[in-house]
Amino acid sequence: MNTPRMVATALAIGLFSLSSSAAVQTEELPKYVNIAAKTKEQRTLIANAGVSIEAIRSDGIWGFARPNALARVKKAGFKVLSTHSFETGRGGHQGGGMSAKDFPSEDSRFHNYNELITELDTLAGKHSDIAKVEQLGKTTEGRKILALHINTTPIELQSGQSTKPGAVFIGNHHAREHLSIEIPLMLAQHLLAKRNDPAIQKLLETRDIWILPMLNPDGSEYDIATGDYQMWRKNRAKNHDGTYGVDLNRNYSYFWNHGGASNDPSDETYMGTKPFSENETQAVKAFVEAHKNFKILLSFHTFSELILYPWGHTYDKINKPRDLQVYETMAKQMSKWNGYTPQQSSDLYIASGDTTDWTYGQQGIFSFTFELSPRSMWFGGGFYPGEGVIDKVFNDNLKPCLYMIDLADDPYRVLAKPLMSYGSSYQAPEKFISKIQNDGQNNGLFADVLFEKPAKF
Ligand code: 0X9
Ligand code: ZN
Repeated sequence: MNTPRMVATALAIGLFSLSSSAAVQTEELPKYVNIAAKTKEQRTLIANAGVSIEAIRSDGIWGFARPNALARVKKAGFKVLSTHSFETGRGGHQGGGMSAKDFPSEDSRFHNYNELITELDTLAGKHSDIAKVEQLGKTTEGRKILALHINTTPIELQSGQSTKPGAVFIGNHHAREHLSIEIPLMLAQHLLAKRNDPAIQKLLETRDIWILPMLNPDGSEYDIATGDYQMWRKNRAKNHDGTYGVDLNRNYSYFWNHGGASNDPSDETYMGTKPFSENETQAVKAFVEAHKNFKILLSFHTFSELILYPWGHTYDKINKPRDLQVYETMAKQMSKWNGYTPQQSSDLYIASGDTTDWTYGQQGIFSFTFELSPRSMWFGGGFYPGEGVIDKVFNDNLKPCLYMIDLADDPYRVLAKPLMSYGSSYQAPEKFISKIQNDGQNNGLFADVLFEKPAKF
């Protein structure tokens, strides 16, 4: 799983890429770009221009940009160090052969929309006394947005309302981040499979747990619709200029349109016409507002191996010292388990309208964003790391997820005393800085990358 996976380099692409296996018309793939930038202020200006920043190095960012955004970046005086096209966006994989509308065969362990529904139904059927599938809304294209509700009190499971402290896990705000679907799904599978394990049993009996693995099925189905990856980020709403998609992680209302988001519909980070303009974000809004018992929320993304917490829309720190201390303490603890880097979201770059600023700022829920593995696009496969990483990424993140569920009763508990039940003897992965050798694929550039030795369990 630590084997570097190289991303396929550029071959000419046309305006449309057509798969031989399915006549699905797709838009031009975004370019992967390396832009010189040393400070968060510079990164924010690049984000403002409509680039989705995916990895940050000491001397620049790597991110996805469409033509308008790239032109704006250049006009603003930034040096574009390199641009990379992808023939099909497969991240080094072979295509799906005959199986259209699905993952490439070597990634078949990832769940497409129908497989996810089937798995949620199977789990709820097998554990019908404590688990139930609930529909939270419908996407632009009419797909159901589903969540698995886990609650051991029958009347609470039936009504969907609980007096127990709630923990919420959401995946797939971004279409191409398929690993962000698998990890919450595996969390659901784990909680139910281990329901008689005393520690899990205790969590299940005392908490209200909601798992929403696939918020953006239109986008993720589009991403695999030809059998080859399309590197699609947004949802699939049709915009007024004929382009498609709103960035769901720029569409929440808390300081919406306050930087790091674009008002050009063609951009990767298009914020939408107004806050909560999208079916998917409306579904989250209605769901969260209807459950006043929610205390903890985790939004899964990929990639870069980060634990992020508010704020995202401002460089200011949270001005409630105890809350900030809870965030910092929890993030630090969780980083010892998964080896990810803990930081305030805006240390990366400003991005407004994101999920966790709204769930914390507006709803008072302690909220985190995890950027799952890998660390890099060039070494690790970026959005398409291969199904072989799924188990490790889940194992790395299981303790952090259980910890969040545990703390849902009172997150301020972390300030009182260390929690003994969570691996106080656990050794964080040893870190070392390494200079990556040019792999021959990235135009002679070198990247500073923080490598991890694999975590031991
Ligand atoms: O930009 C995003 O929406 C997230 N990164 S991703 O590569 N998955 O697209 C990070 C959001 C974190 N928030 C801020 N940086 N403000
Ligand atoms: Zn994302």
